[in-house]
Amino acid sequence: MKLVGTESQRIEAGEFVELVCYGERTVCTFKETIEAHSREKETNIVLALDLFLPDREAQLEKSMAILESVHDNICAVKLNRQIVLPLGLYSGADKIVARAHGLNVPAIMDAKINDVGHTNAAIATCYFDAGFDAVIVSPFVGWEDGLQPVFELARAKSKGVLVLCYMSHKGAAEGYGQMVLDSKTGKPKAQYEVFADRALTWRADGLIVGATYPEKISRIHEIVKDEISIYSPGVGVQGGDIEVAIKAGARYLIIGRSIYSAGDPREASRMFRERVRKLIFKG
Ligand code: FNU
Repeated sequence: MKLVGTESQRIEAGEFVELVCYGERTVCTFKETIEAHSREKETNIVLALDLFLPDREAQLEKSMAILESVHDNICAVKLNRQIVLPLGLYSGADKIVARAHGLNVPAIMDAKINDVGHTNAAIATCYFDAGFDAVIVSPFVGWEDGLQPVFELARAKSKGVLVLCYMSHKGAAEGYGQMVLDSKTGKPKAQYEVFADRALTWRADGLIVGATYPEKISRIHEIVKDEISIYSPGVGVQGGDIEVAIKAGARYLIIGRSIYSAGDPREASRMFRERVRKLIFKG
């Protein structure tokens, strides 16, 4: 398929819906892939599958069951280390990723990669080899010999990189909210604004911004516009509000406990989807 026009024009034209296919990865960035899934299924919910049970077999079984029951209502699933550590990357987490792909759901690894370049690249290689479609990284390590190898690897493998920009917890202000001297201008700037600028230069697929800080979502959205999608965790249990986060500029909502700990996870995910549908897809 010949691709023409800017990315936003192509999305508006609905072009990516036809591109959704793991076999066509060469033409799809992660940003495009998740956008297409989201539009096709009319949901922007990324399930944070963070179940943590003392019995590892039960953890795997229950995680699979929840994924299967909610898959119609989500556009991606996100795993983090609390599932990879007990289950093992190649002996449990990879099964969840394979099942997600079987259900046509992309998988994100919330690795918050945060080391020097060569180990970052090794860590990202492991997650991509296990099937993950995107990894989350921390921008504090910087580009050169930090995140550059991860971005290069991701580009080579048509995978995605999502960058933390302002986390959802209270302590986020201490790092992401601190004032720093912008190395480009020498002028004071908020750290998260610097990270948003850098993410544009790095051509990140997404930025993570807590739904608990809608004013930060608005500011970051002003900086990155629709070039980079904003993913917001922190709705529900952490106190963020879906409607407020979306109106501020969040494109995707990362939701964990309010779905997987609900009495009926399928129904909980369906209700969240109905709310976002009205706001994003039918508005
Ligand atoms: P829930 N998460 C987060 N805040 O909560 N990756 C961040 O700033 C961030 C995250 C993840 O509260 C967290 O690890 F960068 O149960 C968890 O997987 O809905 C999910 O988002 C939120 O879970």
